[in-house]
Amino acid sequence: VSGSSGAGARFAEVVSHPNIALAKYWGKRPGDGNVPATPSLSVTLSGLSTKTRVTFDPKLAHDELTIGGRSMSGAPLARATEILDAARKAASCTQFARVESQNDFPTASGLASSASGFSALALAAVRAARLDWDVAKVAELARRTSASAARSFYSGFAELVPEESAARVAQVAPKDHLALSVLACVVTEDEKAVSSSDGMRKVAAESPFYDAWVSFAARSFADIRAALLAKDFEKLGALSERNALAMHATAQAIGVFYMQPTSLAVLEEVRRLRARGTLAFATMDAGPHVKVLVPRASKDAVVATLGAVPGVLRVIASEPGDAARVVAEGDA
Ligand code: 2P0
Repeated sequence: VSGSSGAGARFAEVVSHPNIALAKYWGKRPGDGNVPATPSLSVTLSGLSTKTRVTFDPKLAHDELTIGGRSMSGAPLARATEILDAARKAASCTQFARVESQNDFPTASGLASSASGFSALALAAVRAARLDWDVAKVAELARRTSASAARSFYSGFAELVPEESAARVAQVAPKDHLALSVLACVVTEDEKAVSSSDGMRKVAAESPFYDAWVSFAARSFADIRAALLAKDFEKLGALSERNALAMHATAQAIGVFYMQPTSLAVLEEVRRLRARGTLAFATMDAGPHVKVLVPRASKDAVVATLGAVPGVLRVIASEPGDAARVVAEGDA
């Protein structure tokens, strides 16, 4: 398939969902290539989405990026340009691009906006550049800029496993494999103070627990994967909660706290639910929100309980969701 060099303006629009890791990617292999130090396993979330339109336009003098209508420069624009450059190079395209992205949830606060954002951008850039790439190749492009984004190219449950100089991403189980709900308890609309990339770099360099985490994470991933394949929700939830707490311990040991008082209150409520016989387990990423895993049958009751915890702004319920997909494309 030929590139778009010299052609008129062309666009592609993509919808993608964030994914939440049950086994966390936390730490990078030394060297280039953005290769995770730990294998990870995630569930893609139906209830949150990013919509991104990329337009290669001969009239532009530089790349432009807006998120939620706000014009972005600096690091976010540089990361977008990294992906656009790779698509341009492969397509022998010389046009700059306009990237318009919208999240229907808070950006950069630990709700995995980078996973949905960079997966949507990579797929839209590839398609707008008229490249005929398979999903693995587009996922690899996204992974090099933001590793968790590679998992959003697969519906349901996905794994990202480091290899020699890259990482392999694949679906582990389809959407309907397990009837679970993920309840995202939103505790702030603010952006987080320490990004995931900076947090994991600092942890790898300074945390006394980093090496222990990397070896634990490999075992934990294997156990979580086996519990998922066995459809053992209770085991899957318990192992996932432990995995998240271990990840946070590496950061807390060096004074990087993603948790806020409301996060702790939600974790406490989840324990209370379990003590009363409701299967509920928590996971947290590099931000203050808490995501609670429950069997789908208890979703409504648990949403009400978590929504009543002081400080919780709202609870967004998701089920295992769809992969990143093109929703529109053509000449602009
Ligand atoms: C994860 N996180 O597995 C882990 C758990 C956050 C905590 O992947 O540096 O934005 O862009 O490759 O993908 C968030 O990190 O990091 C993340 P980069 P990314 O979901």
